[in-house]
Amino acid sequence: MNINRTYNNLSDKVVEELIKIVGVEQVFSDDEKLEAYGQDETEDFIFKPAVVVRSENAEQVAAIMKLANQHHIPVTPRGAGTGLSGGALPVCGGILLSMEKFKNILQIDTQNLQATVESGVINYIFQEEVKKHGLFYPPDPASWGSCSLGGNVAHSSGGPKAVKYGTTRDYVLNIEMVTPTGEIIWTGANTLKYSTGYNLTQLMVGSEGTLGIITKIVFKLLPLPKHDLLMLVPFSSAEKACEAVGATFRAGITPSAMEFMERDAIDWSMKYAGEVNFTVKPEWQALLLIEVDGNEMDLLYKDCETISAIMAEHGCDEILFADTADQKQSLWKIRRKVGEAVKSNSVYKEEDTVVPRASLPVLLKGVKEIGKRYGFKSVCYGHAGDGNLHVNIIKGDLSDEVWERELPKGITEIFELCKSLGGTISGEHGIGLVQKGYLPIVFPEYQMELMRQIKRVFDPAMILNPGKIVF
Ligand code: 2HG
Ligand code: ZN
Repeated sequence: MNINRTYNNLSDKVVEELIKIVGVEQVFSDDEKLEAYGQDETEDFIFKPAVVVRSENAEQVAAIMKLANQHHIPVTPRGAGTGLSGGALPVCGGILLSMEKFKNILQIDTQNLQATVESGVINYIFQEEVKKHGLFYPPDPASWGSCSLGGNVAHSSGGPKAVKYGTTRDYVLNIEMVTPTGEIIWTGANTLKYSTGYNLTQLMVGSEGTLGIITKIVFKLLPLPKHDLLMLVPFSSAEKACEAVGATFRAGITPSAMEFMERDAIDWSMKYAGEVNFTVKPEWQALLLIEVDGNEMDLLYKDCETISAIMAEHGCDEILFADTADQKQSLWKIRRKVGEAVKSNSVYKEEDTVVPRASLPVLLKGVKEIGKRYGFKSVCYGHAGDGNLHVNIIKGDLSDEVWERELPKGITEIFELCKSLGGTISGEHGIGLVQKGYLPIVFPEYQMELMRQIKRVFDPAMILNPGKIVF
């Protein structure tokens, strides 16, 4: 179906209208700003918008969407620009609508263990604020220091704690959003249970700014666990490390984090993060970072003993036990910086593969075999406990020709392998711009068309975040 994606250019009249809505100091068209807001953390893409607008309330966003519909101008919403699939890139130009001024934590409801925030609040700031009340918001993407909660909801972001506590999707109770046609609605209710018509809240989660613009979110919170322990488990076989993951859960233990890093990822990240507080032995090929948390320290030590025995059965080397805050922080810094470290080493393409946990060894083996056949190297790390492997394909000295022509075939094979293992093509980073072309690997045309119809119902003029997911 041919989608009309020709849009009108931004006229001076529209710019004047935008200034009336948000004020002249919140409208930018200088090259530096257009360039800065025309990129996120996805490869080295830059798509300059015609104008950058910073809004600060739902009423302003609604007025902007009404104006954009009237003049047929595309609008791309942007949280903090930390996305990894191009979801905030203004690929059709138009208005880049920044939500960075939506930065208020509106309420922390300690009676109901809920919180209401504006969508531009930074994840880590929110986590630290709720901790002051003895409460816990578990979703902790690697970029938690800079990513916005609205962007987390738009992608149903994960992070290390998802293996025990679930992803963003599991904590969203209600959303205030502005529809692409400029209506302001609340999608659900501030309740732990909901069965009142179609669940528009859960439809908005993961919609990557294509079905509406998130302005407020009501999150569920948990009591903050009192203690946690962290183990670094080295392996001379990456596959054995992956096999040990499934065995841990089958033994009845659910760690609060179970992360995997291949050797190159470890080396590159330690160098990049400047954390070299343990010796990486030459024979190590991978490591698992395993955390347990809870309120009874003796139970945590018991869990660590059980996990250690399972790791030993899978041939691990001596386990490094981190029980001081500094040791934990240093190990987590190496894990959290690995994405930046790998990307600073080479041109790359990142695939956010996800399979049933026990298939992780088969996935890793398959990725390496496909890489050999197509001549590309990959550096893998990720949330082993969720079966979520971040495969960073490294360009290295591959020619541009091979990189552009051959690589998509290799990526297709990786995604087909995921599907054959019961998995899919993104666990947490989303589809956005860069994974769009691969969606038919996992969805038949009928299902693709269903998703296009849903998009059209919300956005009949097709002006919100064009070029993403199914358009
Ligand atoms: C992580 O788990 C992030 O580290 C990926 O989801 C970060 O690859 C990255 O840039
Ligand atoms: Zn991740």
